This record gives sequence, C-alpha cells and structure tokens, in this order.
Amino acid sequence: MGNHGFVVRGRGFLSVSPWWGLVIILLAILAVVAPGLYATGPAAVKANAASNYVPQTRTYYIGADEVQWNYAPTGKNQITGEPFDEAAQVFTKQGPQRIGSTYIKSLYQEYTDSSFKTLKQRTPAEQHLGFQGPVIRGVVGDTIKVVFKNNLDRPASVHVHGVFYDKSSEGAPYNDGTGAAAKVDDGVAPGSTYSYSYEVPERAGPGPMDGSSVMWMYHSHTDEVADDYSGLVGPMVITKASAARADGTPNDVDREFFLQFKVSDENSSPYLQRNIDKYAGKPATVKTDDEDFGESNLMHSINGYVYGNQPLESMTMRKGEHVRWYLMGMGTEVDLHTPHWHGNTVTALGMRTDVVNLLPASMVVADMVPDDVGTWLFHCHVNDHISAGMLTRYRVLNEDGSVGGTTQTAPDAAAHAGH
Ligand SMILES: [Cu+2]
Repeated sequence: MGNHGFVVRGRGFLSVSPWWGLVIILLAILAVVAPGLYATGPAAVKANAASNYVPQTRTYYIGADEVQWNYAPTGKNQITGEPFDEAAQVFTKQGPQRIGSTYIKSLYQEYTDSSFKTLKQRTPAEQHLGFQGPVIRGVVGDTIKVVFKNNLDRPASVHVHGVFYDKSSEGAPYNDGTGAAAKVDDGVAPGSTYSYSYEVPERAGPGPMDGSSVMWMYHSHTDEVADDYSGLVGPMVITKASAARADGTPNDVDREFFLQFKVSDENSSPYLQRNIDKYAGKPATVKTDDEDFGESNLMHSINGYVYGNQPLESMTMRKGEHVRWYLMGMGTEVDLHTPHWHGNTVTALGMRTDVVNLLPASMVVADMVPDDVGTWLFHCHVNDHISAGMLTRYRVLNEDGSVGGTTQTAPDAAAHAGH
C-alpha cells in the first residue's frame, strides 16, 4: 500500500479520496469472499463469528417402542478378539436360569412423520448411538417440538433437561399443583400421542466457558427408575446461534459422538419376568432373588454395548478433525464412571485430560483433535466395570481417510505376534 497508511490525518471519514473508496470496496469484497476460502478445510479453522442464523421450529417424531436389544450382537469379546471367557459369560451367556445378552427393552426410536409408520434410518455414523434415543438438536432461539407416540403397554413420557418448558411439557408426574390438562404429558397413555414443545432461550445454550454447543438429555420420567433401566434415554444438543449450521450442528466441529455409561439393572426393568419367560432355558426354575442371577442381569454397557460390541466403523474419525464427545452417566450409586481414551487427549471443563468423571445424570462435553492414528481403547476406568465389559474402541484414520499410521501393526503381523 506504499505511503497510503490507514490513518487519515486531518480528514473526516466522509471526505475520503477516490483511492480510499476503492480500498473500502476491496475490503468489503474480501469480507464476503474470505470465509468461503476456509470452508473446505477442517471446521476448526472457521472463525465465522457473524450470526446469520434464522431461528427454526424443529420437530421430532419419537416413539417409545418395545425392542429386543442384544448387548453383544457380535457374540464375542471384541476387545480381546476372542470368545467370551468365564468372567464375560456371567453377563453374556444364556442358560437354563440365565437370560443371556438379549433383553426386551423400551427404547426411543425416531420416525419419519406423524403417521409413526416408518422408522427414520440411522446413518452409518449414527450407528454408534446404540440403544440411545435419537439426537434432538436445537439452536438458541429455536423452538423444539417432540411429537411422542407411546407404543408401550404402560404410560411413558419425554422429560428434557435444560431447555424451557411449561408444566404441560415437563413430562413428570408429581404434586405440582397443576390441573388435569397439564398432567396428560406426565404419563402418556399406551397407544396415544402427545406433542411436547420447548423453547431454547440463551440459558439453554453454551455458557461463558462452554464451546459452541452443550449437551442435555431427555428421558421418560413417568416411572423414573424403571423407565431408565428399560432404556428410555437419549441425548440433546443445543448450539449457539453464531456457530450453528442450518441443521443445528456446530460449524466448528467435524464429528460428534454421544455415549451413555450405565449399569443397566435389568432386574429393575419392568420386563424382567417377560425376559425370563422368553430367554431363560427353564424359566420356571429361575429364582429372581438368587444373587448370581441378579449379577448376570447387570449390564455394564456403553450405549447398550458390552465388551467392545459397539460397531467400530461408527466410532471412526480422521486425524486433525475437531471431534466433540458428549458423555453422560445414568443409573444409581454404582454408576460412577471414568471414561478414558487411549492414544489421544481431550479438553473438558477447560482442562486437558484423557479421563473424565461421570455420575448418574452427569453430562460432560469433551473436545478432541486426534493426532494419534490407530485403533484405540475407550473404556470406563473403574476396575469392576472393566471386568464387566464397559469397554469400546474408537479409530483414528489418517487425514486422507486411509487406515494406518507409523505404529499401526498390519493385521497378519498381529496374528503371528502371539498374545
Ligand atoms: Cu464405570
């Protein structure tokens, strides 16, 4: 720019020379074009602070459905790569007095529309959600509607955390002084449909120390304990308006994972007797007060998967991406969980770590930019929970999507390496 500095002495801004007019026009063009120059790179480099987000009403069609859920669909221990050993069989092996790894559960499932005839298919990346309900998304300023159909044989509800609701969308029955009209949502009758409505004010979005999005959860609160153990739980994400894509996802994040750590106590599920009748070899001989039987129904899972049975394909990311992990705990006093990532670190609560803490109904957001390529263990670090199968794996590919990395052992070399 030579001698043409930005400081214009002795002149008012409006009395600029033609040169300055040209500079201003060029800067204006650059301001419009520049963000687009970064759009193809990792989302992390975006610094798109201007909010042009237009608030929306986002409608979800969610059913509470009876589903047969297998905690170990591959039938083997994917962490060791071997068949289940004796310790794992405590939880996974079916027998005369044992239910095995498949249980009848109540799960939230997403449908395509209000007819509730067609399930919305999960994308390959969404397969990691397992037995969790669909991800409900909102952006600060939005309205979220959940059209809920109860396909179960008992009342159920949707109770959300964090967002703004009135008494007719709280989904929890208790002595709150409301009349009959505001109690329909508390326990939606079998076979009926109810529409919940939530506002997303500023206080439901990221706080001063948060990233571009925060996690909430939703769950049935009609019979809170039984509903949790039967499986009616799902994640919710609220993104700040200045960082939201049109679909509500945060625009500085490349990939999101949602993981629920819980010891599902199937002894406390409303389906216990039906599970015995359906899956135990000799149902009449099962004693529900037998300690070993009780133990066999404590499913130490991540998203409903034990011993690494979560599909690795859906837990895959690339080196250098901005990965956001939304973690939650549920359950009771045994549910103190310490998720630990091998190979990479995260920032959570503003601090660098590779282990975070979860208690029942805790919600923790952890951000990772993986730099270490490979297939890595991700597990609860509580010793008893490790033995009981609360482990999964995640995989970091190279930037170009290829498998490998300098320390990755070739599959056939591993086979000859012994154990
Ligand atoms: Cu744990």
